[in-house]
Amino acid sequence: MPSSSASIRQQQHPLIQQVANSIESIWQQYLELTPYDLPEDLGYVEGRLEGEKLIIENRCYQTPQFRKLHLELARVGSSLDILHCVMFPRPDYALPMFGTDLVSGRGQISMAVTDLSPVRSDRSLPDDYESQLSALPDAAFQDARSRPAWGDIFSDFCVLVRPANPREESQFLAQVETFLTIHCQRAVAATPTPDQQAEILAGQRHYCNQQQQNDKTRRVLEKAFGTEWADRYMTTVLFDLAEADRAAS
Ligand code: 18B
Repeated sequence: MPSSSASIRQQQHPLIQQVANSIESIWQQYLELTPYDLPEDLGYVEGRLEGEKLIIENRCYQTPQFRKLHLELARVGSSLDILHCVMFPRPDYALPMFGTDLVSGRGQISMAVTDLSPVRSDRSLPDDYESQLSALPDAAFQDARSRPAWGDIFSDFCVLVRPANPREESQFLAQVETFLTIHCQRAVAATPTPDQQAEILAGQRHYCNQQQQNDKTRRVLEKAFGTEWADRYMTTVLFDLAEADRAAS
């Protein structure tokens, strides 16, 4: 990472810093992390959005259960802060997709989402996830945001909100930590199921296809880097397919 990498996080909205720190420490606590190499030009990127600088910083790892753990922090000028995180299970692990996205404009978080999204064809989560998540107390937020049309990938446990105050911000952080801890604990205890690979790959492909329809993400990237670059970035860095799937298509 470039030496400036610590500084973008320190300049970001406090909730984004806290979520980023928690994600990394839970990964380190439970998982066996090894480096994951992004295409060389895409680890740290700078572009210009309407005269303002867009900076993107990526951290990626892999583990025995996950082909890619991706944590991305982005900053547009001093007005827009973004955190993006997705964990892509290896195709022989029947695990859901953990994803989180936070967007802050002028010091206020406008959108915070976290989910363990199913990849099965019937859209259900594995039984052990279902029972553990159902037993959690309901997280109540004043301002729930409605799901976009492509959001059929999210589970019933998805939290998609605009946190109304510091108490709700802490509650969102706790929700991310709970989902992530459950996920890491289940993942390390999981056994591979190579016979389900085709279904798992199809589920992950659907997840990525739907996420690629998020015009709000695409627009930010297009304004700073152009259409072609934005498309390459969304399909190779943010929501890429497993190698086994690319090879088959
Ligand atoms: N996303 N987000 O990651 N997005 O990447 N994101 C926005 O207040 C970026 C994910 C999700 O209401 C907004 O309206 C950029 C993952 C949902 O139509 C902006 C990057 C998930 C919405 C960005 C990025 C996810 C949303 C509008 C790359 C879920 C609401 C903010 C660094 C697991 C969509 C606002 C809607 C919104 C931008 C979800 C600006 C550039 C992993 C549901």
